[in-house]
Amino acid sequence: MIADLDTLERVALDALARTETPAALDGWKSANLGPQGILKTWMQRLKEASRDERPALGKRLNEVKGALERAFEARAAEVARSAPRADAVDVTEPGIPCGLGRRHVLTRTIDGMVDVFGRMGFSVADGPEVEDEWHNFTALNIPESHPAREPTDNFWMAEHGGVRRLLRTQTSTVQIRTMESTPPPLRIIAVGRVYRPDTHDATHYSMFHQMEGLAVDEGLSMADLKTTLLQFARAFFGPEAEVRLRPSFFPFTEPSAEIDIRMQVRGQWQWVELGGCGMVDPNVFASVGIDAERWTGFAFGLGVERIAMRRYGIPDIRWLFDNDLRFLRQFG
Ligand code: FA5
Repeated sequence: MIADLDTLERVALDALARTETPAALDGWKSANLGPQGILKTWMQRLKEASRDERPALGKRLNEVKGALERAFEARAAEVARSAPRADAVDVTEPGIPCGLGRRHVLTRTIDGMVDVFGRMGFSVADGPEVEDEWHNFTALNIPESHPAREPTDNFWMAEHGGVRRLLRTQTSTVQIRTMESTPPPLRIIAVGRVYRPDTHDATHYSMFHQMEGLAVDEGLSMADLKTTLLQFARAFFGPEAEVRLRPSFFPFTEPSAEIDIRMQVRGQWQWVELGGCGMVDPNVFASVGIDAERWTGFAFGLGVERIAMRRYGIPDIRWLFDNDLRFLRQFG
């Protein structure tokens, strides 16, 4: 019987060493030390043992019980230490799906436009969105008294160090910055945000994007301007697109024109106005120190939102800035 108790102790201690969880520990405890457990059964057997056997057996039974109880306490402490905390990461939980991003429809439009003009030899130039009066007005042949400088037409900023600045109202500022720093011949486009206090409606927003184009070389004419715009229109809107230049006025070009492009809008051919253009005014060349007797230039400014709206059939400019993913996801 003593040998049986030795076996019981070894088997119980082995099983205890394999317990990993509080539930397994509970199960072990009730099987071995509990009121219905195996040691209780041995207590019964002790009563049935002979007088001679009983003292040794009782002593050994107490030793085994003490050993199992101590071992249980030690194992319970180990399991508690290694058990995951309630706030720990559950690695079996499915992960949070991570959506694939995509380019905004305006970015796609800009990338497509840059691509077309890039193939025609235009490189990309840049300028600041906070501008001074020289680059936004004066150098562009817009005099002090011109209504375009009115507070109601501009986002003027507080005067700083005697310099008045504003959020640029057009990317034509980059024409001036480029000609100030780069001698001709040159051929650049510039894309970016411009700001005007226009009331928001289906075709107007107070912040929008323009793409400016400028070419300065010897012997350029309106024919070069129109050809460049026609190549763009056909590459961007399809081989049947056409360009019409409607006489207009801009202080920095002479002659000046509105750019209309004929394209299919929901199955219907329509002339759509997309920007302004013209031959660089000699006064502009004078303000940046370029000899107008030798050099000629053409420039154009296209409204990027208007182009995106035509290209993708978007009827309201405000949808471009609402950040509603249900709308934006359509333009993967
Ligand atoms: C200009 O801004 C001239 N700088 C264009 C230019 C460049 C002329 C070079 C000659 C030489 P305009 O104000 O018309 O022109 O604006 C150009 C285009 O910007 C418009 O045809 C239109 O497509 C777009 N646009 C103007 N105002 C808004 C607005 N509030 N919201 C969205 N797009 C606008």
